[in-house]
Amino acid sequence: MAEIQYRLEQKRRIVGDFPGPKSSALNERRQAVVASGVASGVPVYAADADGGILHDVDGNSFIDLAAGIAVTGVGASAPAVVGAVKEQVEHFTHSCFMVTPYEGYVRVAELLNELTPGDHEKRSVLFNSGAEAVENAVKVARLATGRDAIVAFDHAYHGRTNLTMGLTAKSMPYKANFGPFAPEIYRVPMSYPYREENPEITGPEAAQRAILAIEKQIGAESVAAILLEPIQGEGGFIVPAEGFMPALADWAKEKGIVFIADEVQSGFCRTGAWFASEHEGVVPDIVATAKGIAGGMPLSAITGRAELMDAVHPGGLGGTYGGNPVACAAAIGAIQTMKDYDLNGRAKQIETQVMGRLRSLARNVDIIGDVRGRGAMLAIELVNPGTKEPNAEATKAIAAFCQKEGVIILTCGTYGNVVRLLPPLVIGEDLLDDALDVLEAAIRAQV
Ligand code: PLZ
Repeated sequence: MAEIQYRLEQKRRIVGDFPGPKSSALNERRQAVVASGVASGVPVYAADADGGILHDVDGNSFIDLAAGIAVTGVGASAPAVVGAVKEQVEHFTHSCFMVTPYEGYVRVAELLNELTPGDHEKRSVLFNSGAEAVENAVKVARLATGRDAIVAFDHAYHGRTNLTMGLTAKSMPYKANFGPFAPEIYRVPMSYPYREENPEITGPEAAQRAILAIEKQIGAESVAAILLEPIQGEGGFIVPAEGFMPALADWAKEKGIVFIADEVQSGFCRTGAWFASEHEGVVPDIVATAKGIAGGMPLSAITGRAELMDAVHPGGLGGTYGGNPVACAAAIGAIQTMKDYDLNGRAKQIETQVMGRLRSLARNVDIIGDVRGRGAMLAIELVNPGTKEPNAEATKAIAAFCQKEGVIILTCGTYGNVVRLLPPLVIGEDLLDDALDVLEAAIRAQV
């Protein structure tokens, strides 16, 4: 495995006030011109980032446990990404693949077809955002099956466009007052081991519960697709019970339903595998990807069975910027980085390092209800002591404490009570340990 070289010193440092004067001044300018509907979790402005470190405009160095919401797994300025982007922009920034195609797009499709689960014949299409990928997966599934209904799950997150808002479970802040939403979306129960009424329920039994709901509410013959995040992201880093996803995928296959895995957050080494579906040997019919794919450049994709994807008439899929050449160059550089540095292996090391500490902390701290996750997609669910009641207040306080001490941390969850860890996969062990010291202090400060 190649040794990672960092450009910025990998050290946490907070100088003076938080947020500092330059961030505060920028924030004032922002408030005068940027719509308040866009909120930021950390009140400092970014200036530079590399490895596990992000510098703000006031000279503070934060440890980054967010990676821009699971995007910069390879780092925010990975040399192979930066080099590929520079090389590409010097030649052409855009031509539109629907006008004059270029090799980068084809290369990314080759890589996706090779890396996504299953050795069947595949085809890919490139887009810009995760939401756009999910929308297009639904378009393909509907066209290919001639059916309308789409099944989504409790706690699901799929995006902020009209269709993907409809597919997303949580109202506030994503959906509230933004309707009406698209029709023919049906929501069924997820497998959420920590919050099951019957803690004994197995993955296959939870799948059966969902299948029963589908059969009753819709009828299998009307269902175009089942859409599932193999590990739910925004909903709370929910890892379904073992056997849940395979049972659903098997049933979908039997009924001619397209099984779509939304790997937008869980893909590209994040969970210690190229795709989280692999942990359970599931081969989705269509995989939606984005985020980690291109080292921070906007790119997304759907990769699916050739017969499904090629059912679409020529010209039926596309978009001006989809598979932009600069974003494609970045993706090729990012995927090479994942291979060169064995980022799947590193994600597994991160899991071992973090879970060891979190599990022992959970034994001593009664506001930790659950610790869970895979690879470098890890979470702590916070509750009121002695209960399973969500503790959103402590969750917010922990994130705020961490920020002040120089650690960027995100929260998530239907109940707003989950602290999630999404470090860049290239973060060093010592830096991560330092961040975990801060997190531990933040949690202990709440009890
Ligand atoms: N599918 C599984 O996690 C994006 C959203 C943050 P876009 N998650 C972060 C926010 O508050 O907007 C996401 C995801 C899964 C789809 C998406 C949507 O991806 O690139 O944000 O459109």
